[in-house]
Amino acid sequence: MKITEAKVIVCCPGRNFVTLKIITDQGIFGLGDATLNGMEKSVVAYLENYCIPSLIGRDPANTEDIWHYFYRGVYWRRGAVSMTAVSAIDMALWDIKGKVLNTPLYNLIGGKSRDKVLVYCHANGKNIDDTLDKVGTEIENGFKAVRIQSGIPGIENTYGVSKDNKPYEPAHKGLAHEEFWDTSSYLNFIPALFKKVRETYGDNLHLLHDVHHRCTPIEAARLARELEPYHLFWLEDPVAGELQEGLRLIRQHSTTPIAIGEVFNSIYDYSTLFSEQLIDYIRMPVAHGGGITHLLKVSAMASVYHINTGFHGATDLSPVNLAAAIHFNLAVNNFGIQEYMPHQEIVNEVFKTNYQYENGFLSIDDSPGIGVDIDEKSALRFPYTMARLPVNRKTDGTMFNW
Ligand code: KDG
Ligand code: MG
Repeated sequence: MKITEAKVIVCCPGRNFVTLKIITDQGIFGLGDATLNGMEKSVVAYLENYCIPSLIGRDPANTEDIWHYFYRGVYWRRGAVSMTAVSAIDMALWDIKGKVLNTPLYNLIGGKSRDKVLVYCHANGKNIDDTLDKVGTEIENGFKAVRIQSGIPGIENTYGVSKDNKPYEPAHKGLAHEEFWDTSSYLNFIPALFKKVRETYGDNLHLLHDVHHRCTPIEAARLARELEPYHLFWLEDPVAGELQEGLRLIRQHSTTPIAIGEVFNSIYDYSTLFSEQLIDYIRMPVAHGGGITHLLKVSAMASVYHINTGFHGATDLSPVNLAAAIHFNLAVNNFGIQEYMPHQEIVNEVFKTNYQYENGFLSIDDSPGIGVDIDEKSALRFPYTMARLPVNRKTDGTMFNW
């Protein structure tokens, strides 16, 4: 079997998605998610100008060799743009492999370790009362785990928290918005929020919180320690991960579990964090973390250090990524939890999905490969719209230096 064609489909049903479609001489095709929020066109250019010409004529069965060709064969390796492209290629090839062998992806990577995947949803409120209401709604929707974010008194715009109840979308149309951030207002507020949530909803709900790398290590250590009485499932991205040693400080001061790495893209971003057991969950999604081929290695290494998966699953990753993540999560032994925000209804006009949410869990049917399809004609109805993630400054105007 040979790859004869590959194309990049860009569409914007409510938000931008980039999808790689790899087609073979036997008519079987595979899909990969190549969406990188706010940087979509850079991935498109890398795929079209560099990767696709080198894919034509290759045997799609050779997932390992093709992964290394695009990772190690590239002199200027790694980085979010190129790793998103590598991940999309890898996902599409595993999709083809499953279709050729007529079996779902999870069967190719170990079979089922579980029948369904525990997920967490988002409760984003304008203030404490609004946030508490949103948590209550998600409990009614059956969720067993909720990520809680809230507007902060003294901060005009809180990242990812909509002021007008719109669906989660941190990117804004056009150029990047400039927002202001004040860490001391944030640190004073968050423990009080979690105290209220526990008082209102008790101890059984799993609670998660995302710091979006806005603390220094010592600030994060204070937060993790002050949140200890509320037994978080995890505290996410407490610091920027580039300085892996920074996580030591948090560990020395707190037993709050730590998740990190939605902006990471290779195993080398994790090496110190794993070997010193400085974190508890890995966050790289299939679409940015090197695809199935690389994440199998990352999660295997993580399991040696008692670290579990907890993949990024925001709505700025496409249904192809979510389906691939469900297959992966069904198979690996050290699955922890999967982030799940339902896509807007309009997304289903382009993507035909094969997964179902029920009572706090996601499951997937047994269609071969990843099992998601794209309606290319429908995708044409939703052209790309420029949108960027916001930029943060301190209240005195200094660029935020995390
Ligand atoms: O594109 C950025 C979002 O995906 C990110 O803000 C979401 O932090 C996020 C999360 O944990 O879902
Ligand atoms: Mg996050």
